Amino acid sequence: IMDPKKLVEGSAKHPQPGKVFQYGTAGFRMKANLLDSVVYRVGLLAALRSRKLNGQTIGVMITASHNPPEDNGVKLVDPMGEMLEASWEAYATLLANAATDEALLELYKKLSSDLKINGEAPARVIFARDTRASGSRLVGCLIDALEAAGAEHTDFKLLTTPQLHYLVRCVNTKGTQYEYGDVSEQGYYEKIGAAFKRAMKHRKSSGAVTVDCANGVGGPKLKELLKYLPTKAEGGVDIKVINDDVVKPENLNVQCGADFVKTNQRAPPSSTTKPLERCASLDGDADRVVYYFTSDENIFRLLDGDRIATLAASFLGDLGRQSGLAEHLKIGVVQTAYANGASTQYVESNLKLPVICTPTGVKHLHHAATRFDIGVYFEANGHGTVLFSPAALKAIATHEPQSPAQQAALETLQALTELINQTVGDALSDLLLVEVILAHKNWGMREWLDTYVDLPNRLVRVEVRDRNMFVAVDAERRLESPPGAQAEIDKLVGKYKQGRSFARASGTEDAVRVYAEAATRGEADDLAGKVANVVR
Ligand code: NG1
Ligand code: ZN
Repeated sequence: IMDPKKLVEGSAKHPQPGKVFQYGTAGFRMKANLLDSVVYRVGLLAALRSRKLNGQTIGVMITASHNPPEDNGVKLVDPMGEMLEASWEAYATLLANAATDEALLELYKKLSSDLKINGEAPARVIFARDTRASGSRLVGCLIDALEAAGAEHTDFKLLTTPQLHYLVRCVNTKGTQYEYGDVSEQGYYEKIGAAFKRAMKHRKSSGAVTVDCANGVGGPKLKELLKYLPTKAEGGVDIKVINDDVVKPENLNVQCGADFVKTNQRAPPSSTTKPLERCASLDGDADRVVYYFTSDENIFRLLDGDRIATLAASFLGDLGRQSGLAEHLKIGVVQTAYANGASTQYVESNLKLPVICTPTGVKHLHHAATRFDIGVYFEANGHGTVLFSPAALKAIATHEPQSPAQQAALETLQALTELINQTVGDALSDLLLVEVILAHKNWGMREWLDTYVDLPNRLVRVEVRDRNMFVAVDAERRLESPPGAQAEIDKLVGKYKQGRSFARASGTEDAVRVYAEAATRGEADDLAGKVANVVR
């Protein structure tokens, strides 16, 4: 049970700095020196949430992902390894903003009674952090809260964000028919390693990839995972790890990593790979991955989340047909408005699969993906995964193959259900998924890139006086407010061949983002500039 005296004392140790905080798409995220009180209060909420769910284990991840080393952040993980239920984000915000220690205690009690939480129910929380220097101090704030709230807690130390999501699901499914894996970091490697080996059994070739780990937690974790994977000689993939310096946390995400590559449309300056060599970059907490290479003509080519989604959807479609399960496995792709229009067109026209567009934020994509038997979802920035419905899992597990070819496809499909992290986008798991697919298709980067041609596009960040003036509807593709803005954007878009553009308020930064694409580079830039002027 919660100890009121301890709660107030603990809060006094980590006072609210007089700022207004908001639990957003990435949890709370900011300069690390502002976070102590926030983490303390998130700890309290984790205990409340666990009690509300009768002692199911809740996860707390301390990370600021791709953001600079001096930032940090905190977010909650729900029992099945999903993001925190949306309605609870508001409680997180309320707690973070309680002005005084006493006000915090009163709010805790009020939430507890409003939400009909049994204060005597057990509370269980597990947590982990990325490699940031501020992480261990913030863990201290978190533990103070969990002690005050009377929650059982386990520190899993340094982990990638998806590893913590995995563990949360494992704890809560242990001993049930939905058991997800062993509740340990090693269990994660064993599960993925075994699945990868099975998925590679019927491959045509195998390749090599250089992985930039953003100098973050993904570096040591990928190196650990390699111990569980077959070597190149054993038919595995030759994975070379670079930018894995976590001894100097000030290097995290600096001039490297998935966000650097995606934003700057270039390889990390430290990269020494040769033309056509396969490269991938993870972000700081290893939940995003993008691929890239330099072409023969020395042009940088990015294969981002849209490309991974189309590759995965195409391969899963093949396996569905080859295994004789096609009619039981309705595959769909979920994207945001930032997906390149050519990728959407490719999925609908070439793969003949449905596409759903949702607002930005992984929770929206994840939710929509559950509407399919196999739901492939990726944000363009490289965060995503593939979800298998319970019915799909059952069909895949119980299907009787009618031929050796069906059997082979089925085995690969079964392996993928284990390889792909079902809780959240996972760069390590996604990386291996891509490698499996390229090995099966016997493709290099060129073949992958040549599946379709991206439309030239431009993303512009516009500083505005008040971003809350910009209210978007229709999966953020249209502005409802300010009045008249959308009509102006429509008029501009109409003047460009294959033109598409939208403006929306960022959920993570104080700005409006404008996206535009068109038939040529010049037109995309021009359209983006004009739409930016509409919102400016
Ligand atoms: P905002 O700031 O709401 O555009 C950004 C990314 C999202 C997602 C979130 C959460 C773009 C255009 N937006 O959202 O894709 O990753 O951060 O981290 O990249
Ligand atoms: Zn991340």
